[in-house]
Amino acid sequence: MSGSTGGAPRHWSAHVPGAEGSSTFDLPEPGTLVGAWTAALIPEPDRPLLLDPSVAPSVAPSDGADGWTTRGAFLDRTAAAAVRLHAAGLRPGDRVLVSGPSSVDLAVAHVACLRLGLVVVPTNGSYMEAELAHVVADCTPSAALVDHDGWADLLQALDGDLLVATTSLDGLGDGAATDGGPVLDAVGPDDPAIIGYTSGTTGRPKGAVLTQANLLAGAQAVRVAWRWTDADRLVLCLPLFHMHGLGVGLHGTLLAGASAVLQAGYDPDAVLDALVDHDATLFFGVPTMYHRLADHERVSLLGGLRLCVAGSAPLSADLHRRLAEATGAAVLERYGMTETVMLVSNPYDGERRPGSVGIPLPGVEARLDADGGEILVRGPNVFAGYWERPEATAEAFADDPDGGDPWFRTGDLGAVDDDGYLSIVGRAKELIISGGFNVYPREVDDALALHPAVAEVAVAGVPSEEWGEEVVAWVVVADGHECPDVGVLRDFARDHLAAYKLPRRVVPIDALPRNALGKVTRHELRLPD
Ligand code: MCA
Ligand code: AMP
Repeated sequence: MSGSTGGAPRHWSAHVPGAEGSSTFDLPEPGTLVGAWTAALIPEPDRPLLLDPSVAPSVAPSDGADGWTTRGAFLDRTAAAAVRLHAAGLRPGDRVLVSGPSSVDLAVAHVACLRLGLVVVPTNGSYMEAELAHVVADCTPSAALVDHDGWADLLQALDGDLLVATTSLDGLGDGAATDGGPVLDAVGPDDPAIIGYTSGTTGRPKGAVLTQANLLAGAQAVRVAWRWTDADRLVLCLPLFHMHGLGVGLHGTLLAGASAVLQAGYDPDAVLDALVDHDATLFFGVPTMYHRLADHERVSLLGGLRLCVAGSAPLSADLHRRLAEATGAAVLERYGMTETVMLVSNPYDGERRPGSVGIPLPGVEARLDADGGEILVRGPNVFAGYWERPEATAEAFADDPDGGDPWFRTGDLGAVDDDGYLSIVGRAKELIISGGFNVYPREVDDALALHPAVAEVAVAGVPSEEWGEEVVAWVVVADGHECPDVGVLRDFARDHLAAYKLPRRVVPIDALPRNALGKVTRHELRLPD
């Protein structure tokens, strides 16, 4: 790969063999996610759709009473849940916070909300009170459907008016509808469907508002590009509160009328068992998951799948090659964002290049900003804007030099080779990605700065074979104190931050590096030799 932009295109879109369309992209009618799902799931109602992780996974899917939820049962359950949500007073446009370990109940709750026109706010289950409080204050949900210990009380304390129930709707009441019941699947393509919290390029987490059409375009693009059909079966161990597991794994399964084995949490043995026990054809994971599979004695089982996809963080060329050697098949790496669902993917049929994220997906146009090489994108998958943040939304888009639709600034830096393959070569935004989870450094700085022994602190990501990047804290120690060790700082910050954001190393430093304006220059922070 040249890595230069010499003779390569600065503006390019998909040329996926066999894919419909490139920059123009027809979505299935009626242009909504819920409409497309319902159409895909109505035929052959007895076919298995989702396997619940709480049900013993040892029984074959043809048995009937085997733990699989069929297409018909899923449509019935989502309709019944939508009736209960409506009866509880929820109306289209209301926000509903949804979070839990993966389960069919969670999938039903999510889809029921969307069928009713509610706006789902998928929320990371490791959030602590302050992180949850930010989301609740920001998007003012009317209800929360959550399955984590202690969350019901916490949420109720944050907002006494919030309707709080589990994802199986325990606690919601089964009140009969007072006005004839809801009309399902009546939302339009431009209606909001999900608010996904992400730090974006700057600032505290903002809610990216994705419409029905955005989410449909995102799922349809990968369905087409990856040849996802109703014969496919996915082992889905990614959490269902981020775009990878939810917007790709679950939404794609429902759109393709395929099936998925849900797993609550990641266990390489359970993944490999499920591949065999359930005749799986697909596996999606973040690089940390592949890292833990690469040395497993049964890793070759991955080679029996039709397709393994990696994303959310860079898959190193070395890990790509090790997996290819061990399995005889090349993992397909792709690139996406909360604000855009999926953007760029290595080809299904063509060469899957280690170290590259491939070529734009159907419907996606991409170009590199002339100054600095930031990746700019547009297409039907790109979000509508940040929830109640007009300024942040305006900043996130760049005008088109030819007067066309504006381009979304990804905050990632790219290089395109002569064949149109994109590599992500850096980030213009302050972001650490650890194990596929995003960590916004300033949020961690703020929590650590509260420790009495810390005069000043800045965190940054350092390369890690397992996590991709690890959070490291550089600390200027307060007068009269010793530098707190990493365990002390982790315990101190645990009440404020989700565990994946906690530093894994602490480095004492005399002064933080700063530029002429006094801003900390994180890229100058160095580990001691
Ligand atoms: C868990 N820990 C972590 C992480 N995960 N620390 C740093 N980074 C992490 N990602 C902490 C735990 O809290 C625990 O801390 C300790 O590490 C050991 O946990 P362990 O059991 O090893 O971890 P795990 O439960 O096995 O989780 C690792 C994981 C998980 C399976 C890789 O992080 C994961 O599911 N990642 C996927 C994230 C994802 O879905 N991202 C998609 C974002 P302690 O001992 O202190 O309690 S969507 C996106 O990025 C875009 C759209 C895209 O392109 O996909
Ligand atoms: P999020 O804000 O959680 O949606 O994370 C999106 C970010 O993850 C992107 O802006 C990229 O920085 C990163 N990302 C996703 N996929 C890849 C990939 N395959 N390689 C490198 N970075 C990636």
